[in-house]
Amino acid sequence: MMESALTARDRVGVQDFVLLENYTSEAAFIENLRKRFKENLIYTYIGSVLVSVNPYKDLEIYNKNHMERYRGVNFYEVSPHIYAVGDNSYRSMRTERKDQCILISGESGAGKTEASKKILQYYAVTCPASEQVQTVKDRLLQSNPVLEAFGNAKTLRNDNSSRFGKYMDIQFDFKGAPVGGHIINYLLEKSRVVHQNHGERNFHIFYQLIEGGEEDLLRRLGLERNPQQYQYLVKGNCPKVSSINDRSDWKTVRKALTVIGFNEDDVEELLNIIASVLHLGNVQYGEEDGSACITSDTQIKYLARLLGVNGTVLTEALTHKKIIAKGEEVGPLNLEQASSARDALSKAVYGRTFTWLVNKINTSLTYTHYSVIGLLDIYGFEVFQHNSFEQFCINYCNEKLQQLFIELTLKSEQEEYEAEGITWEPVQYFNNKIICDLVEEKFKGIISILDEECLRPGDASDLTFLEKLADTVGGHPHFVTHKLADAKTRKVMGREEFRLLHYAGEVNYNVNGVFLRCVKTVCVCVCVCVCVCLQVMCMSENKILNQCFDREELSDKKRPETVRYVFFLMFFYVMKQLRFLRFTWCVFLSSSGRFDEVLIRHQVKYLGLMENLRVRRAGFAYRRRYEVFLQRYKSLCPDTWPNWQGKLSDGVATLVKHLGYKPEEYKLGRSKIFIRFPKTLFGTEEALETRKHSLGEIPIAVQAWWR
Ligand code: AOV
Ligand code: MG
Repeated sequence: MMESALTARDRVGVQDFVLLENYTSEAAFIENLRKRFKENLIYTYIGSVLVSVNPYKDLEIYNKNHMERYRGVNFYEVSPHIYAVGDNSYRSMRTERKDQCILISGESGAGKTEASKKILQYYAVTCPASEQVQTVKDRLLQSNPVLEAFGNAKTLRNDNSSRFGKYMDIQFDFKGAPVGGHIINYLLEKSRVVHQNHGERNFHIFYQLIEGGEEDLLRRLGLERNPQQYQYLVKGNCPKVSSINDRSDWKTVRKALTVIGFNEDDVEELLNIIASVLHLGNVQYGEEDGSACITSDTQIKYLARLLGVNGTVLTEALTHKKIIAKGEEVGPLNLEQASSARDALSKAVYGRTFTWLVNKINTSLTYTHYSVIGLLDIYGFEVFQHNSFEQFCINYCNEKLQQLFIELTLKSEQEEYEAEGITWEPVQYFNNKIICDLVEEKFKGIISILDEECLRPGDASDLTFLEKLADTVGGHPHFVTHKLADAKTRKVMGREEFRLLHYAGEVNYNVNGVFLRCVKTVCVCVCVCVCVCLQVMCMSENKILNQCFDREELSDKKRPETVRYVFFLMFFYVMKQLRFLRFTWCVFLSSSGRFDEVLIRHQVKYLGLMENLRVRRAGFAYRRRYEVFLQRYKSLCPDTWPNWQGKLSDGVATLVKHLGYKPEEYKLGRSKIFIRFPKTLFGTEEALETRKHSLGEIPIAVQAWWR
């Protein structure tokens, strides 16, 4: 028996939250998500925003048939899908000739990276191609396994967690074929190279190489087929993960490197570096008269050969420092200093190699392009038992992204109604700018204070940094230290922690080691004791390292890389670029594979989804400038056809009256018509299509025009 439309809606909910009757009710919102999730309908819209709940199981909705189904169709006439978002951006780019951007947000493990890969696959399959384009498509697709091998790792939240932010431009030619790409990576979590929390792993590539590398390759690299042999791989006590097959992933990555255009030499040099990091981790120190010395030269021998450096010079570098304050003197390091110098070197080598890898991929994708679609996939908001500087950076990035979401969708929506002189109920929403300011404000923000402490000679340390924070931002409503906390909060806070009240929740950050990390790795050039290791890397015969380490940076002339500077360079650059594009938002909700209501409700709240819906429903779903609206539909009314001579607003008023719009369905603003419901516009579109068909004309793509 056929199911009536009404009972179907009862069962599967509505596909656009805008169509919810009780749109202000959070319970109704959650219920709609639950109904859909139960039916494996993981995607739902809020207007043009796509919301998705991670199913954690393979659904049969990503095959070629599905791709074809979404190709060129009207956004709201097929069920919501990530392909619809991809298609819609593509069509807008083609018809409006405007660069597009798809922004993907959601906490760690929500499905952001999977979604960005699906969009890429969609373009690879559905866009026009020639033989030459095919090569680019292949390279674009194959860049993913490579970047994930080097930039993703198992965390407690996600077995394949992105540990770097990625902004990828897909470049199209004037025929709409994908002809190139460009990737910007930012803030790789380098500390993972030398340390992992319990239950977590280092970057995938290390295990892939050890598990999958051919016998003679491992022999040449001096590696054993056992991850437990390597200090940098044992900290998390988690060498194997059931959802990951390192051996077959190795094959995939090896093949991908070839497709992208890495030759045998490139691969050899790259693997030499990866193996060297593991050997570096195994360099053990002993102590002689308070100075550090290397107890066995096995690793040094491998390192010297793999990196093409002089072993004696390297040994010296790993145990000594240069004292700038007293001129160019060299002095011994103590045990602690030596191991942190070694770790700093490992992080620097790995981090720079990662950037080199991204640049190399970019070179293989470069092409003169016509228009672009950008995809932003960053690491999601995360909270662990112990949160350090890395979580601070990651969560701050998410804070910025949320601010952009608020700023661009909610605020601009309200501002437009005001500008058009259309009255509506203002919607109260939480603006997280206050937290972004707390972090980034010049002179007064957390990053500035950290910078200042890093640059200050003398007794600066983690604890003086914490004190300075308390003195400067102690009164801020989103900042708490142990000293300032009330009795209840104090119980769940350590003395070495400060707490930020993020939009997504409260997080305690431990400052232990923050300062050291920043001084040693970020501000390496301005530190009193310069790590001589970098100098050795400049001498390396390894071609990759040679490009990664630049003698210039060791000279005093080069601008110091402060924390603030690094943040600006990486993240703000992306943000600045984004402002010029047309956006589509995709918001991902994590789940454990079942519909955990508490978990989902929390995310709906902090991602501001109810507020977003309220704003969309408080006003009107669609709007167009009078001249554009009139131009498109004037043929549907004898009074406006072929031309309307009077005021544009009068022309539109005449037209919609003729079309039978009811007063509650639309409003006329200063320069635009506002249409409340999608169905009103659909009706008009259908009328236009019928007319054009009857005249033998082919209607132009509708969707791109009115969205
Ligand atoms: P993330 O990118 O949002 O987390 P991922 O995209 O890596 O999350 O997704 C995490 C896991 O969820 C994947 O490895 C899949 O097992 C599963 N998954 C995600 N999307 C789907 C889908 N559409 N269908 C089926 N399973 C899915 V992070 O990078 O940690 O912020 O930092
Ligand atoms: Mg990810």
